[in-house]
Amino acid sequence: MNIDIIIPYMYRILATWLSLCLFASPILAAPQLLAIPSGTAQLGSRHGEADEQPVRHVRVAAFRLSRTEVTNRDFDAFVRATGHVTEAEKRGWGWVWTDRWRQVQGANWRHPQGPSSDLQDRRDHPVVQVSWTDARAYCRWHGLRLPTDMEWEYAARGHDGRRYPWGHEAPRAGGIQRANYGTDACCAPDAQDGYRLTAPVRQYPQGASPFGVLDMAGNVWEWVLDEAPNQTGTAPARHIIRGGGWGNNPYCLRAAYRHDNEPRASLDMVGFRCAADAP
Ligand SMILES: [Ca+2]
Repeated sequence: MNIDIIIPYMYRILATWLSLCLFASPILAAPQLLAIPSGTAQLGSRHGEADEQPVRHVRVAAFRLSRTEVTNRDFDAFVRATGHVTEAEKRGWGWVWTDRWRQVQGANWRHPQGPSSDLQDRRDHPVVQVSWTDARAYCRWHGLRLPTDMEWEYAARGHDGRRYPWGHEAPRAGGIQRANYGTDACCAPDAQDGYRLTAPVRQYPQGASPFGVLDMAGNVWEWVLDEAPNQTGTAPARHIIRGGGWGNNPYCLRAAYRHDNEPRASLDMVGFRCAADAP
C-alpha cells in the first residue's frame, strides 16, 4: 500500500481510538462548572428562622459550581464506573414523601418512590435517594467536592440579599414559572409547574441565580458540605440541605433557608450538586 494512503488511514484509526477513549472517560462526563467570582455575600434573613439571623456580610472566595443538580444519567455513569452501592441500597429502604415521610422498603436511587417506581423518562431529572456520603463519593470521583453552606447561599442569591435566586418575586409571579415546587401552603406536591415530583434539571431557566446556576430553589434539596450548627451530642453529626424541593412551599425555597439530615439518610426529595476551588 502506498505510504500516502497508509498514513491518513492510520491517522483515522488513531483518531477513532482516541475519541472512543475520551468518550468513555469520566473527564468528559464531569459536571459543567460555572465560575463563581469572589465577592461579598449578604447571607441570612431578618424574616426567616433563628439560624438565618443576624443578617451578615461575608467575603466569599472564588470557586466553581455545577450549573445543574446531578442527574440520574450522571449518577448512573458513576455507579457503572465505580460499582458504588448507595446507603439506601445497603439499608434496603429510603424515605419517601407522601403526606409525611415514610420508610419504604426497596426505595433507592433507581426506584425513588419504591419498587413500583423507576427512572423511565427521568434520566435528566436530579438523582434522589442519595445520602450525604453518596454525594461526597460522587463529587470525589470527579475530583470535586460539595459546596460549603456559605458558597451555596452566595451562588444562589449573589450580592444583594434577594429572597430567591431570581429576585424577590414569588416563584410564579407574572405567570412566569421559575421553579418546581409544591403547593403554596405546606407541604404537598403540586403539578402547576408541570411536575408533581422531580423535573428535568434545565426546565426553569428563568429561575437561574445571578451567576446562572439552575434549580437552586426547588426541584430537590441539595446536600452541602457543612454540618448543621448548634448540635448537642448528635452522632453522627447532621448535615445541611438547601434550596427546598418538589414538595415544599415558597417559604422553604428561600435562598437563606436551610434544613438538615443525618449524613446517611436517603430521601426522594434530596439530591446534590458538586463544587470545586477556583483553578
Ligand atoms: Ca411541582
